[in-house]
Amino acid sequence: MKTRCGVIALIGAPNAGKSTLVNALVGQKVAIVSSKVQTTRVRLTGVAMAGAAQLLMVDTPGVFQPRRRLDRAMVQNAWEGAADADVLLAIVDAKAGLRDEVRTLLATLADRKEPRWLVLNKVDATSKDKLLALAMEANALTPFDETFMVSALTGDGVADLKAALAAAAPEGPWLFPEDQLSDAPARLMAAELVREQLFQQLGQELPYSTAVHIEKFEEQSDGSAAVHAQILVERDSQKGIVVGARGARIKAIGEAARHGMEELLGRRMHLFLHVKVRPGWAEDRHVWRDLGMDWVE
Ligand SMILES: Nc1nc2c(ncn2[C@@H]2O[C@H](COP(=O)(O)OP(=O)(O)OP(=O)(O)O)[C@@H](O)[C@H]2O)c(=O)[nH]1
Ligand SMILES: [Mg+2]
Repeated sequence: MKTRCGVIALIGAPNAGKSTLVNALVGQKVAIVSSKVQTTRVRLTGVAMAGAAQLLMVDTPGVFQPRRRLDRAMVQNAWEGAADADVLLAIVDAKAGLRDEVRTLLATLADRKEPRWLVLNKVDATSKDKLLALAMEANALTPFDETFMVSALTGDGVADLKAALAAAAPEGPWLFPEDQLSDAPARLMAAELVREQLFQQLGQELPYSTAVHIEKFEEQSDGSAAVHAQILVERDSQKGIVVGARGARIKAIGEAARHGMEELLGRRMHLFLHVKVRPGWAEDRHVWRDLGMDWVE
């Protein structure tokens, strides 16, 4: 049996459903998801197996008009992830349609050398007529080699997309062990799962002022692991909100994140969360280094 291995990069506006689609293709949750924009901050590769093909699904941050330094890093990270992919999947939220930022993004793709496929996502929340019109409009902005219509949420169309990606993957050895789900070390996954809860459980603005730093990840003699994570916020008032009345919010965040870790890492976990006020953390090189992010000018 000749093995195949392809690098597939997902690129799209924030909230298009890139991370949800990576999880659907991998068949297990590897990337965090929320209903808020700009959930994904750094690239993560999910490993999807399709018969003789290994598909390395590169989940990237959404592409948008950056304002802060952190935004610039995210958008740069997204384009770096797209470079040299065997297939570039442009993920478009069919429910939201071709907003200006999506048009700009699609037009940018026209100049790229990688094979480009269009994926209209969220078909469960869109009408057929609208989908066909969208596909035509998008292909007019950038001619795509293929167009797919899927729902990452319900799985509709995902198997067809996966089969097509497997057929398009070049022959070559698998780059990851077959049972490995992603390139993210346990430490990063732990930080991401805490961040996912911050996005899911806090109000509209607050998640963007937060970051999660893993201070310690300790193996325990009973096979479990203890994680000490710092939640960085900008101001005292934000700390109060994250902690919540009598610590109720931080407790709920911790419980949900710990469950996620146990499921993903397949072992018992102990999670200790500390909220730390660190004004200007998003402009601090030392913090970026702690978070494992590459500084951008
Ligand atoms: N109805 C519907 N919702 C979806 C679908 N795919 C994703 N979503 C929802 O869209 C929201 C955003 O999903 P994400 O996977 O986090 O989107 P993303 O493109 O990774 O977003 P960023 O990381 O912020 O760029 C979540 O609330 C998902 O549940 C879909 O096929 N149908
Ligand atoms: Mg994402």
